[in-house]
Amino acid sequence: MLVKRAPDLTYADVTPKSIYTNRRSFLRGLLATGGTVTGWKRLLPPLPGSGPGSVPVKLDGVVRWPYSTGEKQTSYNDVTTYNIFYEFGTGKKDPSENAKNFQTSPWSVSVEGEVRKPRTFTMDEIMKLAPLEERVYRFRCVDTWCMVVPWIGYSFSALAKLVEPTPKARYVAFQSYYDPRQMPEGKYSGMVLPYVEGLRIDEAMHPLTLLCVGMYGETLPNQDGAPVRMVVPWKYGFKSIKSLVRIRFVEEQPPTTWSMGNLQEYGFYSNVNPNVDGPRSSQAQERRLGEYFRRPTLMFNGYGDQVASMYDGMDLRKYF
Ligand SMILES: Nc1nc2c(c(=O)[nH]1)N[C@H]1C(S)=C(S)[C@@H](COP(=O)(O)O)O[C@H]1N2
Ligand SMILES: [Mo]
Repeated sequence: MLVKRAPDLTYADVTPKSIYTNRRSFLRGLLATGGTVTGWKRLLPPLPGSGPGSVPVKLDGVVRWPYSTGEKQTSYNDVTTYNIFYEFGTGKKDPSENAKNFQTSPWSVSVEGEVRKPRTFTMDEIMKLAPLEERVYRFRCVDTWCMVVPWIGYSFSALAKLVEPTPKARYVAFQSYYDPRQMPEGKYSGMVLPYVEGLRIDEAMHPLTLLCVGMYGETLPNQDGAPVRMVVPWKYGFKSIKSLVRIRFVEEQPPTTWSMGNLQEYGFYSNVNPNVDGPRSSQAQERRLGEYFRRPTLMFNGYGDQVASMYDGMDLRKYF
């Protein structure tokens, strides 16, 4: 395992070398034989004896973000074995078991739509785009559990500024990776996949909105959304899309997975709000993983001082 300072880290370093090189040479072969570049992921055959997927490695040179919560952090074990990642199954234990072989290298994220400089970022570029910060955020699932996690990343706005959104960009649409061969459980999830999410442009550009590449000092484990995900701490967990591959700046409010099909009770905004019940239960209380007693849910998950002004004059019962 290689440990380097973040600025020197290439994403190949965080993936077992044999896989990275095999995959690379396979791709090169594909291109050499005249295969079309577009849609190459669909052309990949099942990987023989699918080797180990990416395993978290230590991230060096991470700076401490000064505004982290000082609350007790949830154990790494809880955060990595109690997950929601429907592409890998609907049970809370499923993602940690079924995502073990998830191949996350090579990886890239395309950024397009209402931007002056559309561009595809390789994972290497994403790792180096801005200083990596450790930010300890409260994180709240809509199913009334919550946790405190030392995420690693930087404000999404750092990436967004590079592509120069046009004045027409009023929303940002996000899309997860989806490969039914790597994620066979996905088709039994009842979800329309690939998983999609969205934010209003001011929410996306808010400094708290994190483009996240790690946690607990390391790169992201597969079940938590490797290699790159969003973390939006004042919204319910489902807004924090995992394993991100596509970002589109758009004019109209984009569709979101949890409001499609028979899931229409989930709103676009999904701000943590103890006064608005969730589709399955009241959201007035929450339980931290590893704790027994429930706590009262805080408006905007306790981030009201930072974010409430974005919703001035909006009826949050209507725009829930
Ligand atoms: N692609 C994708 N992203 C996703 C989900 C998912 O099923 N697929 N689940 C969401 C939900 S409901 C929650 S609560 C968080 C869970 O993140 P965690 O497993 O790291 O705690 O991921 C969100 N992002
Ligand atoms: Mo969730």
